[in-house]
Amino acid sequence: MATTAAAVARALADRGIERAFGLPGGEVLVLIDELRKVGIDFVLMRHEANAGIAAAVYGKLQRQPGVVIATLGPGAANLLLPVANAYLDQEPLLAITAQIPDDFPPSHTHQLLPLHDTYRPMCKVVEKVTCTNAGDTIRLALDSCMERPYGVSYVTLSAREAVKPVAPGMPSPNGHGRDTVMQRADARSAALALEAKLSTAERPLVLVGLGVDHAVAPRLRDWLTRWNLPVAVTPKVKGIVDETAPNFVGVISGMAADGLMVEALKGADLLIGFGLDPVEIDKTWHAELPIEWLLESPNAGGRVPDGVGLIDHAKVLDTLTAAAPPRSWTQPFAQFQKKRRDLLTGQASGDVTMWPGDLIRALSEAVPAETIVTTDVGSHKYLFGQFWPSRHPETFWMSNGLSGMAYGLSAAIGAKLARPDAPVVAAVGDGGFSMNAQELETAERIGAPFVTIVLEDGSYSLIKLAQENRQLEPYRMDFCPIDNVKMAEACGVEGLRTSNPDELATAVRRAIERGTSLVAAVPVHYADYRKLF
Ligand SMILES: Cc1ncc(C[n+]2csc(CCOP(=O)(O)OP(=O)(O)O)c2C)c(N)n1
Repeated sequence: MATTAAAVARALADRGIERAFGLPGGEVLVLIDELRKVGIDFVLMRHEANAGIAAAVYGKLQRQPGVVIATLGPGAANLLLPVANAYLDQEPLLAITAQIPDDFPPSHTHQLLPLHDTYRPMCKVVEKVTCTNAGDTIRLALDSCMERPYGVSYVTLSAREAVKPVAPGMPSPNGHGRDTVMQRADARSAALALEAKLSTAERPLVLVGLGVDHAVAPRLRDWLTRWNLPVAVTPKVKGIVDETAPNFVGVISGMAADGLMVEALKGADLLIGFGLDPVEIDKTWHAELPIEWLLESPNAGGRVPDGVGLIDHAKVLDTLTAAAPPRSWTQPFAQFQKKRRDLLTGQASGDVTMWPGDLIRALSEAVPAETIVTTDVGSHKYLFGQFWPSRHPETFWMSNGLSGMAYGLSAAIGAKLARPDAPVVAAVGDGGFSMNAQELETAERIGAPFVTIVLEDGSYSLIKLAQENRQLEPYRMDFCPIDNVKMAEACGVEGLRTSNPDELATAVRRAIERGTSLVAAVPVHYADYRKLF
């Protein structure tokens, strides 16, 4: 008779899961062994947080939940960051951990944490897997992750339960706190109402956000191009429109040039929030400016603005595109677009540092358009978020709802496994790199080569700049350099340090052509970021 662990593995395999990421403990060994037996590869990583992030990116690119496995207690606690990230950044993630068996004596508190209570507010499904519910629970958990907005399911399986034979089923568990199913508003009337509003707008701006599924990208591009509408995007959907196209205004929600972007928003006479989710916005303009919301699914936390009905984006776009534009617009944001472009031109402050604008230019010319770029969190995220010229959907990944450091390198591993043929570049700060550089070894071991650009400024520069902005004493924001080239080499990866854009471009091109990993450490001056904000 199959065991509970075997039933879990079978349910995962039957749903097409081919990989699970994680870091084991003795309590999940049986489960991992059952995964092996059904052909699910266990991607062994060096921290549960990294494993969870890699899993979620991998899953989203595979159009299925990423699966992460950790032990009980400390392993489960380390999953807090990726669970929080997947919850706010809408990435589908199934987290499975062990837990102390229910029939242990009540006095046994070693490694016992209130895991269900901790994770429940951020999860769609939280369940205990038992010998009577294993298959149903896993299927429900997987399905719930893929309901929009994508998110997290969390299940526990104790080591004792894992080896029990499966028993006749109990009624299927229900999801906890799952999204209320909402009535879809009539897409055609929504399109007609929008068309009427646009017919009187002189400076309309379409704001595309996280709530737009990448599958509608061709329709969205078609509509925007035919009607020649100005468009801005949030970082999480960079690439959903071609950012080198003439109607592209910029990236909104807290990246570099944000003051300029907020000015542009205020200058618009019609803002269309197409899947716009305020979870990405660090200011409050989303509540202060009038926005025409076109949402297909609830925003983070199940929120929907008052009086707004959910509509099918594809249907709205089909109706709009079939009609003639109600008027013509000739680049009403041209002055903002020019100022934004001009910001990238500048000179590095130090002799041996690279001007951040030169870094973007050199790198974007060196890699093919389909390259997947991930960033970490810090000043460099603002730089790449605003200025990296994304051209294709799903080619840009950052943590923005949570904005958690140590995302970029782990996300690159997940992306490379999901898209082995696409070049992958991770742009990270030297602070963030020191949080999980050891995963370079993981990437080498599992055959997931990618390029890492480490922007070295010897500080937590984003926070250092904030300290300066508040006129606080300079205090504890700098660190001594770690030799990131040696760090790369210690993990079996080629490393180089350069402040020369041409040298950087040549090295990156070569690594991509060879299909090998590279760590390029690029010295930058922290104060140069200020000129871009
Ligand atoms: C896990 C986590 N801890 C702390 C922060 C706060 N924080 C945001 S940016 C930043 C500095 C990042 O420094 P670095 O990685 O060197 O990037 P830089 O800002 O220098 O580009 C910090 C500490 C965070 N966002 N996430």
